[in-house]
Amino acid sequence: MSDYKEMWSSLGLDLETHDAVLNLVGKTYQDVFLSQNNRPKGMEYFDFVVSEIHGLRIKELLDAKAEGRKIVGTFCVFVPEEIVLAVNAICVGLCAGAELGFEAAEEYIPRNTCSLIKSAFGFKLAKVCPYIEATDLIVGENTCDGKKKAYEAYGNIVDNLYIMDIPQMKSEAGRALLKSEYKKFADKLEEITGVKLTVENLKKGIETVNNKRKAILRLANLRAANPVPISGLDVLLANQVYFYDNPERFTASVNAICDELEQRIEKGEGVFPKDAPRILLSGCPMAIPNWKIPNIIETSGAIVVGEEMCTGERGSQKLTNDNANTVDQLLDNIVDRYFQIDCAVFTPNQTRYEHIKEMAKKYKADGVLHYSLQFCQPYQIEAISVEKNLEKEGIPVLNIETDYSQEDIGQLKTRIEAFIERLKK
Ligand code: BJ8
Repeated sequence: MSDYKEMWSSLGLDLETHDAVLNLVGKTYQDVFLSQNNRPKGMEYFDFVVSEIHGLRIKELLDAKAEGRKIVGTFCVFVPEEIVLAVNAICVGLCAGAELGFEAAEEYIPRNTCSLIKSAFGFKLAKVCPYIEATDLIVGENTCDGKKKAYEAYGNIVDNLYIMDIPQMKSEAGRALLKSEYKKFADKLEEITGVKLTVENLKKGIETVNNKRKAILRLANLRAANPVPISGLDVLLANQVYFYDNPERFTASVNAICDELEQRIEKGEGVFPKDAPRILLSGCPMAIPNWKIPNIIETSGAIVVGEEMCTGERGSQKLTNDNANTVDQLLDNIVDRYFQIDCAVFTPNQTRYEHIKEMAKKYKADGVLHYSLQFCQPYQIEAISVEKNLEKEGIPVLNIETDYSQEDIGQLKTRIEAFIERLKK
């Protein structure tokens, strides 16, 4: 990697702690990803992206800023990237998947807050995230109670926080709220970028994001094959990088992997034996470097064939219709697309159960592993009905509750291995 120390210093990072984080991610990546057999050649692109995750991509963002473009940081798939791209800004995901700076975070939020929220505070307070430091605007969304209240405190540690309200019900009033929030967000973006939304730039933004979604869904669909041509870990990684990378380059790289996988499928080649149990993951999002559960599954003889998560098909499943003649109609189309996201913060949330069942069938999953972060009430509560509903239909479910620590790996491995044994019967 080139020497980015000056760049990181200019962003105010704590170089010593930051070095330790990069070393840890590099070591974990080596152990988890590079030790896999028979990876598609196209994954070399993602190896490179991860090796440069705080280097080249940050340099690209800073170069874009120098040209006058704005960087918008997000924590949720409800933030419409189409609008961000339309005003020539860049969208980057800020969620982190590692336990860092939690002690400092607990001065602002209670100990019993989920790891995803805590890491947003931890990474800022420990000064180790160049993405946070590169942003011109950070969007906090009122989704779960944890995030909603935590953003009040987050406003004390960052000076560019923008709050977007999100409905809790899929009602007419809920849809109207989302439309008015997207309009307000568009106004804010126009104000900070000086670029007005037009039919042309909004259609272009929609096209770019749709292409990215089509590519990642194409990759997902190829996993219905038996044997599966790519590991769940590698696909999760692509889903995670989805939130950071240059969208056009990402789309081209994922499509190149798909071309390779189609050839593998034709030849009947896979990464796991044909009789390996197939597991669908469902639940909370997994941000980099949260690879704990899929790594346990795939080192225990089973394979992950799908992710019903925001770092997966919950986030990417629907396309935005670009068939409209005015900015307002296009905004309506964007609202229609996002309003279908079945996050557990919605009540009721019936379509999520249906989506899990549909995915289990499509990817021929032998069982579903439901993953909730500790202290995440929306997903923990839904986990109970997911389990009851699916078991009733003969789909075995394992409910796992965990956090970002590594201390429970032994215990999780025992439970996951027992589940895999059950799937073999
Ligand atoms: S659309 S899943 S990205 S809100 S894990 S912070 S829910 S207590 S992340 Fe999410 Fe948007 Fe929904 Fe997706 Fe709260 Fe749970 Fe923590 Fe969570």
